[in-house]
Amino acid sequence: MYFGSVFCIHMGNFLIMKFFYFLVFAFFLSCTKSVEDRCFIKDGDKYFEPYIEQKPFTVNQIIENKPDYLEVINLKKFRRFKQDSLYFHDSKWENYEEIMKDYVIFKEKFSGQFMCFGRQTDGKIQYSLGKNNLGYWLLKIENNQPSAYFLGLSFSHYYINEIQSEPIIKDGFLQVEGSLVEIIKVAGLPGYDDYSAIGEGKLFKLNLKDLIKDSDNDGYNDIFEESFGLNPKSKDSDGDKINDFDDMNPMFKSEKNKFSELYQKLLPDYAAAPDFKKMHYEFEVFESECDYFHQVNPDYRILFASEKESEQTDYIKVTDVFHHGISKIKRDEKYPERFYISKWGSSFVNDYAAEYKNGKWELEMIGGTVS
Ligand SMILES: [Ca+2]
Ligand SMILES: [Ca+2]
Ligand SMILES: [Ca+2]
Repeated sequence: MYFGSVFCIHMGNFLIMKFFYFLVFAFFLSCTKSVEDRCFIKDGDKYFEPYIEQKPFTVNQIIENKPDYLEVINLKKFRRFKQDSLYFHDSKWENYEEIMKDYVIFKEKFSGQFMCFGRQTDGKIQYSLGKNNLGYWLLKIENNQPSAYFLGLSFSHYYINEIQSEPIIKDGFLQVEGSLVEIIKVAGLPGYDDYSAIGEGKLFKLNLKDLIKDSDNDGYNDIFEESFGLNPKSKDSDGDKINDFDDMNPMFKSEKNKFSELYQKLLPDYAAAPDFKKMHYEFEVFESECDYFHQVNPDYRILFASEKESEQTDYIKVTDVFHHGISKIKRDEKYPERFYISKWGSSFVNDYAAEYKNGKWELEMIGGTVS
């Protein structure tokens, strides 16, 4: 980097060096981005960064980057990926109701937040695997109490079989059969990804101790908190006196102001509004640096990730968890209370003109695209 070379070439004297450190520090401060930079679009900026397609990992890359707590074992006999992934699409579909009967208790206890499979009863404890928009979970019901533990295995790389031939909990380990996969983008159908197995017949083995570890005892396992950037050592990551488990916006303090209200107004709506307070594992994840966006006070749980890949968690870097987005704000050059902002979902982009009148936002849709 630039500073590095300046130091190496010209520094011989400690005092000068100190002075230079001061200069660099001052320069750095003046470079630090302001709320203005983080939330408002300057001329020539794009509303959304263009999507850059990443090259899928090879089997070796997945293994090299796998979490330390995971062991991957090759199986001699295994269920084929194709057979398993088509399970609910072939003739078995007729037995769907029958199969789902065993999962009624999980659906009830977890308020329908997971797609469940691989059920197992171990004495008085009931286990199931669960999948939601964030990834794979181990679900447990003990003494009528539900708990869920995030596996931290991205579905960009890991596929867990719907049908497990062996008990999933054995000798203090979670052991599940599956494959290493890569995502195939379906041309012309954004958001409709398909998977292809690049390494079949794997046993994914995780020590239950590592998996259920919840250092701050706030209800979310450490793996979940680390995967999404919450603080695994604090019950209250953002210090707003609401524990992570009950906080609808656990990463940032909510604050009511003009622009946080604009972002709040643009949050995606849900057609059905279940009791989101009870849905501790259902999150919408947004990519944004904007302080005002961070300050929203949502009806359902949300998480934020940095727009800069270098500042994202390893999990977010490889997993597509962004299903909605809201852009930065563009000011109108002539009217100071008029702004422009866009939001996107899996199949649309809507552009709005927003006007702040008598303490309220009025939004008008001025364009957009549907795909
Ligand atoms: Ca925790
Ligand atoms: Ca925490
Ligand atoms: Ca909090």
